[in-house]
Amino acid sequence: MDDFSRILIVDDERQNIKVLKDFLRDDYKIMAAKTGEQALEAARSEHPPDLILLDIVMPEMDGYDLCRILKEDEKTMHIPIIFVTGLGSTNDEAKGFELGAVDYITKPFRPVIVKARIKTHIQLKRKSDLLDRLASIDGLTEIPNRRSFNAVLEREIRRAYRSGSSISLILLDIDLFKKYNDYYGHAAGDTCLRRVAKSIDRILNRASDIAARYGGEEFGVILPDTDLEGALHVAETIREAVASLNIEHAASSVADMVSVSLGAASLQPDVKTAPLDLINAADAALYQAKDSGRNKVCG
Ligand code: GH3
Ligand code: MG
Ligand code: MG
Ligand code: MG
Repeated sequence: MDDFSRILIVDDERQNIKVLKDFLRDDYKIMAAKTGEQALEAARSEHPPDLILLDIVMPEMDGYDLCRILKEDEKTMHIPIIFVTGLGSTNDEAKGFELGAVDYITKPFRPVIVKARIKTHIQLKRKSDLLDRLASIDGLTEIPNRRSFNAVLEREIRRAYRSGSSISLILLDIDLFKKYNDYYGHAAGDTCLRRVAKSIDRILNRASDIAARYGGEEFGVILPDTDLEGALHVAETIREAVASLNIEHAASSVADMVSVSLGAASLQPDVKTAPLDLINAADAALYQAKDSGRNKVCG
C-alpha cells in the first residue's frame, strides 16, 4: 500500500483542527469535519478514513453520540476512533472506551506522543484490513470467496424479505475444465480461471451485484432486486462474455473455446426461501444446462 492512510479530524473549532493537521499532514492524508453530520458523511463516503480523531464537546451532535452512531453502522464500525478532548475525568475517559474508542487523549497533549499513538493504531488497522481481505477474497481470482458469498447471500435474502423485492442467484461452472487442465496444464488452468472471473466481474454493473468464486471452477453471482427474467439476461451476457474471451480449448467437445454453463434461480419475496433452497434451485438449473449439452443458460 503506497498511498497515505487517511485520518479524519472532527472538531468544532477550526484552530484545533489546524493544530492537529499541522503535525500530521506530512505522514497522513488529512480530512476534516466541523460537525457530526459532516463527519458521518466523510466516514460513509467511498473513501472512508482509516482513523478518526474525535472531539467530544461540540454543539448539536457531540463526540460520544457520533462515536455511538459510527459503531452501530456496519459500514463504519471498523474505523478506529481516538478521542482528543479537554474532558479529563475518569468517567469521561471510561465512557469513551465503553463506546468503542481505541484510545483517549486529553488536551493539552504532546504532539510526539499523539503521533506515536496514532501510528500504532494505523498499523493495527492496516493489519486488520489485511486479515479481512485474506478472509474474504479468493487468492487466485481476487474476487470474493465462498465465505463472503454465503454472508452476502444471507444478508441480501433478509433484505429482500424486508423490502419485498426479488433476488436472484446464478451459479456457473466452466465446461470440461478437467480436460483443459489435462491438456494445457494447471498453470494455464489458473490463468483461465482468473480471466473468467474478471469477465464475470466486468459484466455486473450494479454496486449491489456480487460475483464470487464458489468452488474450484464454479462461480456464484448474487443479483439483488432482480427477477428471474433479469437474471437469465445477465446469465446469457456472462455466457457470451466468456465465449468472447476466445480462450482456446482444443480438448473440449462443446466448442473449441472455453465455455460456461449457467443456472439461474429467483426468490419471490412472498415465499419464504432459505439461502440453501435458492442455491439448490440454481444448482439444479446448472445441472440441467450441463445435461442438455453445456455452454447454456437454464433457469
Ligand atoms: P463439467 O463440464 O461437467 O463441469 O466438467 P469439468 O471437467 O469442468 O468438471 P469436474 O468437476 O470433473 O472438474 C473440475 C476441474 O476443475 C477439476 C479441477 O482440477 C479443476 N480445478 C478446480 N480448481 C482449480 C484451480 O484452482 N486451478 C486449476 N487450474 N484447476 C482447478
Ligand atoms: Mg469542541
Ligand atoms: Mg464443477
Ligand atoms: Mg466444470
